[in-house]
Parts: sequence; C-alpha cells; structure tokens
Amino acid sequence: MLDHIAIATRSAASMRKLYELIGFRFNGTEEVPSQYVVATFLDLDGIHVELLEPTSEDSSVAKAIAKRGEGLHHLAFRVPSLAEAMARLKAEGYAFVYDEPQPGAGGKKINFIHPKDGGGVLVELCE
Ligand code: CMX
Repeated sequence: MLDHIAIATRSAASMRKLYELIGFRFNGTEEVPSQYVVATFLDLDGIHVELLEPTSEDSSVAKAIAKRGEGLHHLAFRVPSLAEAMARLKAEGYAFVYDEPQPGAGGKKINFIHPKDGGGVLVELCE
C-alpha cells in the first residue's frame, strides 16, 4: 500500500500551512539524523504526506532541491518484508540506493529504488 507521499521543501512551515488549509491534520515532526532531514507529517483520510526539509547541505534532499528544485520527492510503498522485497527486486536487476535497510522516519526500515530504475520516480520501500 501507499505509505506516504514525500515532498522536498526548504520551508516545511509554509508547505504545512497549505496542506492544513486543504484539510490535512498536522501529526508531528521528526528529525531523521541518518537522512539529514526533518520530516513533517500531515494526514487526511488515510493519505500521509511527509514534508522533507533538509538539515544539512550534505542531505540527499538538499542535493535534490539544488538540482531539481522543490517538489515531489518520492513515493513510499509499505511492504511486509523489506529484506524479501529487496531480494526479489535485486534478482530482477533493480538497483537499490543502500545495500541494507536504513532507519527512516517513524521507526521504519527503508530503502530506495534508484530513480534510474524507477522510470524517473524515486520509490521508497518501507517496512
Ligand atoms: N526523484 C526523481 N529523480 C531524482 C530524484 C528524485 N527525488 N533525486 C535525484 N534524481 C535524479 C537526478 O536528477 C539524477 O538524474 P540525471 O542523472 O538525469 O541528472 C539522478 O536521479 C541521480 O541523482 P544524483 O543526484 O546524481 O544522485 P545519486 O545517483 O547518488 O542518487 C538518490 C541518489 C537521488 C537516489 C538519493 O540521494 C536519494 O534521494 N535518496 C533518498 C533519500 C531520502 O529521501 N531521504 C529521506 C527519507 C525520509 C523517510 O521517508 O524516512
């Protein structure tokens, strides 16, 4: 299932205002040190939007903003077993950004299918 839609932004506060006006409910923030981002969670009728604001220029989100501008960053799909999904996709030649699952927001294990293999879309798998 779709776990969340992630949007890269330089100002989560201003983006949060837009989503709250649409009707989303603010559901907290979390710093994810391993990814150099602060995630802001917004929920509406089972749809989860994650605003990603980089905390360092070393963040891949900061690099993505510098290269591609702010906007849709990735789609995240929840899988029952990330290790099993990685093995299945790797066996078919899909490249993952990390060799092993990484700690993500909300205590999830995460990894990313490289946008080159995702048809230009950065796809996160999470467990
Ligand atoms: N969506 C689509 N394409 C993207 C992209 C994105 N978000 N970010 C980068 N790309 C494209 C680039 O434009 C580039 O394309 P070209 O070669 O045509 O120029 C290509 O992908 C490679 O990008 P790169 O900057 O050269 O970087 P890498 O090859 O090292 O790729 C990347 C690494 C982009 C997958 C990785 O840095 C990344 O974004 N990882 C995800 C980190 C993240 O989202 N962390 C927050 C997680 C929070 C959570 O959910 O818990």
